Amino acid sequence: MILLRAKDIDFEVTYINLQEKPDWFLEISPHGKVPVLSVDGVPLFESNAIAEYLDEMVEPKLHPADPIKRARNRAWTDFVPDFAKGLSGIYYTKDASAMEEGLKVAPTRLAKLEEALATERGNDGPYFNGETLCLVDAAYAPFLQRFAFVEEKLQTGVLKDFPLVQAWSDALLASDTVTGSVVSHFEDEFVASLKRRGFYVGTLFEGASAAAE
Ligand SMILES: N[C@@H](CCC(=O)N[C@@H](CS)C(=O)NCC(=O)O)C(=O)O
Repeated sequence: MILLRAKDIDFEVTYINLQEKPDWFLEISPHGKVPVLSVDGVPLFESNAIAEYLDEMVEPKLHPADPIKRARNRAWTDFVPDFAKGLSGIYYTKDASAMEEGLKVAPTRLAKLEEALATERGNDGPYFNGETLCLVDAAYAPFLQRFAFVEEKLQTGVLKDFPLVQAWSDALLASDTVTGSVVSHFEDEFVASLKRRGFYVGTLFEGASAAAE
């Protein structure tokens, strides 16, 4: 969605309940996962594949022109699942002691990204490749956005040792392209799912709407 917005592409979005995936969705999503992009009736799946397709098809190109840089950008988007697991290992936890365990793992993932931002970029940001949002930014932003939201409650301070990641996250979350890519009631939905799944952090959001459940 971030890339669709960054490229100003007209699109229609259909949200589904991942707890009760409709049959039509299971027919077009081989792994039963979102996102799926339907292009003239042909479903594309996997975020990176979708992002690269959009980048090839619609100007402006956001992936670097230089093949080496492009491959290295792609390598950093391939790190997203590990990174996301590291961050969510803090808040997808049922109690404070599990969260402590998560807090031991997350810095190892954050350190790799901090190093990438320090050495790989060769620019002062604010985004991964400099002044223009790119595919690496789009891939990390949703996970940084969710973490920033729970961190307001958890106050773990885990990003303090990673100032470049913090600054990158701040820049991404200051971008309307990123923040506007989720539904307006995203926070309620997210809190409802944390509560429904019995995660400790969910208990810190007292007044959150139960209607989204
Ligand atoms: N590798 C996939 C992962 C997608 C993914 O994990 N999607 C999650 C939501 S963020 C999902 O659909 N989960 C539902 C499920 O696994 O049942 C991609 O990058 O598109």
